[in-house]
Amino acid sequence: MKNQEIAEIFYEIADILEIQGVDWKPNAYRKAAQNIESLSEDIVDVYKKGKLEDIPGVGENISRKIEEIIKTGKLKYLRKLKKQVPIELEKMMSIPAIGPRTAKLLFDKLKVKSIKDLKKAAKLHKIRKLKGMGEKTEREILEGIKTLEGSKGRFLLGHVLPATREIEEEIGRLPEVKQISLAGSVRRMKETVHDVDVLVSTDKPKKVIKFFVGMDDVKRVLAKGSTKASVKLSGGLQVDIRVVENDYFGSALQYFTGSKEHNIELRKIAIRKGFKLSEYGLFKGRKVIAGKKEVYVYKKLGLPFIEPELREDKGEIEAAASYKLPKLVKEKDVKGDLHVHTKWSDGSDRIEEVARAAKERGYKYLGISDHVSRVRIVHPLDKRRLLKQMKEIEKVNKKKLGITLLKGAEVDIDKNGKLILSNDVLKKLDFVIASIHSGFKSDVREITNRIVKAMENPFVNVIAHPTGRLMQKRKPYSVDFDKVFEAAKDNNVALEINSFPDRLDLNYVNARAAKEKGVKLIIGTDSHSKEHLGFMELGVGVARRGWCGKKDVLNCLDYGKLKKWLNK
Ligand code: DGT
Ligand code: CA
Ligand code: ZN
Repeated sequence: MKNQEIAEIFYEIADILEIQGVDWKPNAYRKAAQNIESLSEDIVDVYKKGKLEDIPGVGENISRKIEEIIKTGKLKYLRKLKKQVPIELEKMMSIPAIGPRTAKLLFDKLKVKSIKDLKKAAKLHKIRKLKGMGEKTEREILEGIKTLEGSKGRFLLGHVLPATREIEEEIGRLPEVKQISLAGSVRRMKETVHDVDVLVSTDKPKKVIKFFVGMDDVKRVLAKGSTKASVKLSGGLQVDIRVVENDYFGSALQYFTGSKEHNIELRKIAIRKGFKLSEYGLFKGRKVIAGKKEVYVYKKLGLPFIEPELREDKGEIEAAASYKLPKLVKEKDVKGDLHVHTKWSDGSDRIEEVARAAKERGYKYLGISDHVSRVRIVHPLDKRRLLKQMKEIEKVNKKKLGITLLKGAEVDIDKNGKLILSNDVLKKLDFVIASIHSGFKSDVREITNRIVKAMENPFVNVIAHPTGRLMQKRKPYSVDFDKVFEAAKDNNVALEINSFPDRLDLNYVNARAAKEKGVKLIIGTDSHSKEHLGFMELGVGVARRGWCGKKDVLNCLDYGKLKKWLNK
């Protein structure tokens, strides 16, 4: 998928132009990048159809640049800009305290070009002396570098899944391939992945390997043997393939799905039963007793099938042995999405467009929840515009699109735990999402109090992204979950599993704890364009890893029951 790659090039251009102090152009490039990134179609296909300029924000100039990237894999303009501003921009700006302007200041005054330079400057306390900076910024920069180093070499699941699925499909189309599956952390829906594992069964391993290393997106071949190979894609992601005989595809899939910890426990059970378990099969002496299918391996070990998302050695084997595994929620159980932004605040599509896309996904209802906020984002709603938006929602509902829209809002919680919209407006809405978008640095007690107080507002139904983390960027704020869970139950408020790729918040550990305490959950996508509705599978992945069933997830309810719950 070239979309992401091209979008990133334009983001980079935008940042460099901003550093150079160029007007409006940075925003134009950014808008184009955003739209390319959320395109549901492969941009190469759009190009072939001659329809690049149909993409919002893409005019003649940018379309010519896209063509150059598709044809040559490079962009001269970017290379020129990089020579003018020789800074490791992308990396530096992944640190929250650093935007384009700070990067420029650091470069101009301290010759900081890279993370390495940055670390040195911060450690020598040179940064705090710059105008507009201080000890606090310096500390934040050092913290940011630490987070960055900690996430080295790991990719966000949501960012790798599209390319990964494409590879699976492409290889799966080869007539020589008998079975194919993703394995490893991707199959377990782990929130970040180090590398992608693909397993194939075939009688023609050489052919499959040859095809694999020759795929379009492959930038470098790291290793190539007769039954396995590793490549690096243009975005830097490593993909490993293993080719096995069809007779032991099941045991190989079990083995390569992991986790390692789960496999170790499983092998112990095998040994206790006098068997031997490996990727080649489950053996009794020299006789294979299971291998073709994964489920047979578990069965012969006396266990029901264990879903990949549970295989983390977190009690799943014991639960399986006593037939107490939960029935996990599935994406198709989800009947609607309640966390969706539109053009009314910082989203990029109109209400009706998103509604149609949601209907297309098979949803019965869709909750519109644009920002009511005093910080951060581009044109948040205020009371007047929110009331206007509610009228438009009613209008779209009258069109009978086959999906019901709910009127909602995502309202900021202020530093005292109050919502920044008054109750007489809140009560007009079908539902209210409350979230913290400022004051992340408060201590546990303050944050917890803010959340609890917000939940005590009678009109609040959901707390969004409860820990505020942005993976690989911003640490979660500390929340006292015992208190939050109690308040959630007392006040009939749900906690969100936010599905946005860098959030996944609640994470799976907290989601499981919530479920065990009997707290209701909502899986929301936080969509800012209709394509983002597809992030639902990531949130469902978190819920599944958190042992949740459809009973735990409110947006698996049908419309009538959900509406009743929202009315408290
Ligand atoms: P990752 O790549 O770090 O995101 O996580 P995984 O789980 O995909 O790990 P990876 O790619 O190193 O290995 C894929 C699977 O292969 C792993 O989940 C279990 C299996 N595996 C790899 N090495 C070992 C091992 O030393 N012992 C056992 N039992 N299984 C292993
Ligand atoms: Ca892996
Ligand atoms: Zn949102």
